[in-house]
Amino acid sequence: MTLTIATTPFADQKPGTSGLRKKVRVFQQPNYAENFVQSVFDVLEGYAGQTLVLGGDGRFLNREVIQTAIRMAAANGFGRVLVGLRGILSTPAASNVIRKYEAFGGLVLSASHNPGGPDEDFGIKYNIGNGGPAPEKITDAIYARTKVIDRYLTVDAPDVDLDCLGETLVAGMIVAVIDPVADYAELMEQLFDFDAIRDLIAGGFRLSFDAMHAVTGPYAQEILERRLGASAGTVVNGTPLPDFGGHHPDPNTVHAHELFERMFGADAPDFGAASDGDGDRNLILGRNIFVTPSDSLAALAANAHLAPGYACGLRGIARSMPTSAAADRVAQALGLPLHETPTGWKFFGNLLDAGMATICGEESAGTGSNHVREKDGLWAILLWLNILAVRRESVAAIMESHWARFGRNYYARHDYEGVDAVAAERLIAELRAALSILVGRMVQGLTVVSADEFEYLDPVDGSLSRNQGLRVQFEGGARIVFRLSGTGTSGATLRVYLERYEWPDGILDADTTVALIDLVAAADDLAGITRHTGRSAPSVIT
Ligand code: VG1
Ligand code: CO
Repeated sequence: MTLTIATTPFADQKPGTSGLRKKVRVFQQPNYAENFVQSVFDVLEGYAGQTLVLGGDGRFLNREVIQTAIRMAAANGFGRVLVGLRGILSTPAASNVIRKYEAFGGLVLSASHNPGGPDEDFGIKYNIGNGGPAPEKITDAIYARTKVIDRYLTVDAPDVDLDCLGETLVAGMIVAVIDPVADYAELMEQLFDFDAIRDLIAGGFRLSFDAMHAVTGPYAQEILERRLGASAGTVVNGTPLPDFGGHHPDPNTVHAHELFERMFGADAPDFGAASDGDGDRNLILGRNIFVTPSDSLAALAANAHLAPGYACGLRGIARSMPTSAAADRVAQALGLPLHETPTGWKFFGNLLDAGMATICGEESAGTGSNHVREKDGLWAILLWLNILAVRRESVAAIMESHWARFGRNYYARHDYEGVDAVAAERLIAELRAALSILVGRMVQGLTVVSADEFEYLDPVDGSLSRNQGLRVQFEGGARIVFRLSGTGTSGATLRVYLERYEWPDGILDADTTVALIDLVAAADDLAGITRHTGRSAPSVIT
């Protein structure tokens, strides 16, 4: 029954920050997806007869790759595949299914916040048995395997009907099509006080959630509208589309501008939120206020005990290095350990497994906890709602009292997208070489107190990750970080992260752009951004 198909390696199957991401056209080359999936299976051991979870964000090519992966899983000896109805599983829901049903691992098909459609992006990520993205040891081995692979295994079997719940057999392997929402919604009910949130909403609290035609539509309709009683129409753009309606499903100021306009307009609702393509990111807005993801992490950590799932407090907080130090102030005040990891959710997995952290976050709109091993957009939104339901204050009032207690980290990320890759590498190489002579220098009136390249020694497994971003720290707590994106699919993206700290007795209500103006100029002085890239301004500011 098993077919062995001869194949040749592709040169470009290196998983980035979040798995393998390429243009759809690249994935459509004969054997491309097959080679990657087989390379994943080839580096794993001990999965005979075990369960594999499969699902994606519904983007173009999702169904085809799911059918391919089902046949290959059968040929490679998996005992069972759990696949979401219509091929849908949000990234956090997939993580939950892996954990709940003790699967061996899972394949999550998504390019997250990148656009979808025949000319846009697709992606495949392997998650391990804890529900989280495979650690670097495994992704490195997968990449090495893609370079030498010469055959893959499949079976000759018809497509599975993904549109009906139930079980079928594919070459002796069970394929169960499962409800993608039910297990996830049940988990959320365990963590949060749904009665309190229902009361809040019944009392006239208004909210708006933009699913951006991506995977969270069905999840948000079930949880916000059906279970929590929010009015019909609370969820906008709720139908997942293969091309996300032609938009970038990226919940930021640029791509979620309609939500911003609603939240800053006349008669704005009390709370606004959005999520990304695969449902792991979150955008949080109150009436006339945008909460930066770094601030949101800090506020959630400071208030998490108000939700039943975190009533006993936190074991620790973890944030990625470029994320602002707002969470550090909370950790310090609460006497909790604070862990600083490289960019990418895979680095949080060990800390969560070891019970060293309960809440984790990234500046890129990713927040999550030990309930799964991925960041989780709706989870963050529900935790905010739970806090609002208990405190009965506005989002703005909660943030103002937060800053008055902990101080404020003004923060912005400047992205230079589609930059020439060689020029971007040269910028980083030059700055890297100059780091050692920066200490003590004055740049735009700011004194450099340290400059280094971030590397991370995992405290749990002892693995070392190098080259994780260049950081320049100034007197008074200001900081600039430079790194290249690992998720882009064309050219290079330079990310510049700017941060300035203001003490609790300082100026807490300044405009972020004004607060960071010196740092923007300092970043160009330090790295020669315009000189290297030819750009005088970033493509996106978040
Ligand atoms: C970006 C973000 C990073 C995030 C990653 C995946 O990576 O900066 O924080 O973990 O995307 O997010 P990069 O290398 O482009 O900066 V997503 O929502 O996959 O899942
Ligand atoms: Co995502």
